Amino acid sequence: MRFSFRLILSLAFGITVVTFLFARAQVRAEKRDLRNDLEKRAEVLAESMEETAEPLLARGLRWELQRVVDRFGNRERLAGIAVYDRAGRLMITTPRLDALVGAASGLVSQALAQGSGRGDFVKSGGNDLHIYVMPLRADSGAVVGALALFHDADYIEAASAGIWKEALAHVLIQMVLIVLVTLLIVRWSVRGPIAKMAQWMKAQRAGGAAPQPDIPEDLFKPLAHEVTNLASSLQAARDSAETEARLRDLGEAMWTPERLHVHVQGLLQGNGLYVVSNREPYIHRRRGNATEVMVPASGLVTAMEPILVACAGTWIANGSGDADRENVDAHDRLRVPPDQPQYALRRVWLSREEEAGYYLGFSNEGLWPLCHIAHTRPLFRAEDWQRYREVNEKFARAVVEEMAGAEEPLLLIQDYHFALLPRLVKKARPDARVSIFWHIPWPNPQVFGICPWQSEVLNGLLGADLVGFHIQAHCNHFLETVDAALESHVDWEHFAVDRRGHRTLVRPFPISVAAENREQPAARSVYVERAKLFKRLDVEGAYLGVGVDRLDYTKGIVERFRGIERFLELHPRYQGQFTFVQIAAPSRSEIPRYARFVQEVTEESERINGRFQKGKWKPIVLLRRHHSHAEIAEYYRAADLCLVTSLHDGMNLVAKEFVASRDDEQGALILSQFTGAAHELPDALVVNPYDTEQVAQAIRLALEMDPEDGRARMRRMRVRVQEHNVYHWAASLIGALAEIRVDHPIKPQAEVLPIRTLRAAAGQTSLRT
Ligand code: ADQ
Repeated sequence: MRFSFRLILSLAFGITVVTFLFARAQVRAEKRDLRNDLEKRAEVLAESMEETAEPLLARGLRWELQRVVDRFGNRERLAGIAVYDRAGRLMITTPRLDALVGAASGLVSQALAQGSGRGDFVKSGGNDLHIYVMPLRADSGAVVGALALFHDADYIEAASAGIWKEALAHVLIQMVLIVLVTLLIVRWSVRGPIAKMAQWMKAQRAGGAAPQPDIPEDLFKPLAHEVTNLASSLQAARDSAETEARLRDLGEAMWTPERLHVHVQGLLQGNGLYVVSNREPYIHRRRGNATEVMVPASGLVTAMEPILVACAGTWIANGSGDADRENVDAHDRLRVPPDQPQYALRRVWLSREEEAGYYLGFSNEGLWPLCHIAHTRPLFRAEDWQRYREVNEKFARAVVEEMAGAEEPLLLIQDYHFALLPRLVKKARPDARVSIFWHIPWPNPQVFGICPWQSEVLNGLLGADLVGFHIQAHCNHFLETVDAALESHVDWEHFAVDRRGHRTLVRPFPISVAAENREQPAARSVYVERAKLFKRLDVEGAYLGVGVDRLDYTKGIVERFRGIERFLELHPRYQGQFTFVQIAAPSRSEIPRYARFVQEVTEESERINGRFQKGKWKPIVLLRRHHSHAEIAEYYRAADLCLVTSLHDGMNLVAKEFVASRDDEQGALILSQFTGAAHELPDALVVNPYDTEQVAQAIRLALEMDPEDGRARMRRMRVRVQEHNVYHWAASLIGALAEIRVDHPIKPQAEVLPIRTLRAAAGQTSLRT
């Protein structure tokens, strides 16, 4: 049965039932009222005749009585009047009543016997009648006869029939309206939008770029939402297939999350995969009475998630959200992503003291400045080192616990927070393939040598089978440091360290961004987008520069501002024209050096603005807050140039994000020579950030570059970033790790083993259980 027919039928049935019930109630009420009315009328008429008829009857004046009866007998709806004597015999009637009087005999007897009026509705000869009988009395009060009034009651039934007819007519009119309205609603609100949506889906399927149709939000919202998701998944799959086909045609292959997924499944062959990082991929936070899940802006989550999804792995990280504890099971685990759980997140809890010593202290006041030669003196405190060791041991326990039951698991440890973890885990699980990726630079042996615990740090790292850095120079520095500090054999031919029968490979894996590859650049105008941003910032300007950084002294933000100041001094025609927007996320603000740095950056921007600012134009806009990826992308896409002037940086993802976002092949990248990214992007305008004149010159060059030259540079940089995206990074890292032959594969041991073994591995440290 067709949808509209079913809808009409259901509505018609409902309305008919309701109308019928209402009509029936109305008929009943009408009948009751009409009957009451007739009864009353009969009583009133009988009473008004009573006075005249009684003396005539008592005196036997039959002729006069007949005249009275005839006079009253022509009232409306009155069928006739009859008078009876005391014995109930008919004495007088109005004409043509003979056929009906018989119907009154019972009532006459009752009225005479009881001496009171009696009335009833009766059927006689197919007609409805109302008969009312009233006893007539002599002056003495004795009953001398009876008066009977016969009313025609047919009109009551006729009125009921009229009501039924009216109800039927209503039902018919409503039916017609229902059919019309239903057909219109179905056509406009259901069939029309569905047809539009089907058309749209068809266009999507055929690969067209049809805009989403205008459909009623309230009714079709969930459907439209799902279809939009489906369409974007389809588009993404098509894009990636197209890209892949195109690049295969060029003899290369683009890495996508799907390809990484398949690749990693093939490599792992069912072995468990584990990732350890300080920062967790999903943070539960309290917001009033509700809990929100936040995904930190991090390239690491983008890169690691497809791998963990591919092999249903486990991510072990510090539970840092204020609602994290309420969202784990008894083993401190939960399944993520929350919308579509596919892998496990194991949270490790740290006390305030542990966080202060391990994270803020040894990691960020010790190792961070030590590895970034940025002229901030590292601070090494024995108590921070102690906390750092304890936290590494705590994580090792969690990792070993999670690995229980897994054969030859693979472990990807992330960053300088876990230098001791590789050895701790390897000691407990020699069958595990252990890697650590060091996201920050590694300095030369002389610089690293000032760390009081350099041997312990190196010994911890060499527990890994694979140590990864962004670039070869960092690998070389690491090998030189090992050579200088430890009893070991550095194999320069294979970039490996052999120590106490264990081999550690040291390899570069330049990290990157996801880098979508769109053939067709999005239709948009840089000028319009730039004007929109200037308006939002309430600044009048023509040229836009952008910088995006955590507020960290290694990022060269102050040096960058000085370069801008010099540029405006040297080229005054850009005053009133060039504005630089610095997007700056607060970072590690509990550390005094960072708090001072925020002040320095703010003061420097105010000083330069104070010097040049004119009307609604200013040279520097400092936006000191965390921005979403989408907000940052708006600036990347509208800027004439992006300034990356780190004093030292492992890679620097901002440079690659800027390049990846410029599908219009416009915009210039000014890039510090001290970033890992500079090794991959020679088409950037590479500068020494300490050289203020050079930075100023690069800004002018970026703004005045021949457009064709600019496009060619951007095109080459984009090819590099797309081909070496973050999925390529993850695939290379895990591929290299999976290839390693484990020294002494043994069956995984029972859970009791780790604690004992870890204690031995930790040496002088006692493990807290
Ligand atoms: P970071 O020192 O954090 O990373 P970087 O590589 O530039 O530096 O990555 C910063 C990320 O944070 C970028 O994705 C950027 O978009 C984002 N970001 C910066 N400012 C922001 C803001 N105001 N709001 C929101 N997001 C902001 C470390 C090393 C690097 C190395 C990476 C990856 O120091 O050298 O490239 O790890 O290995």
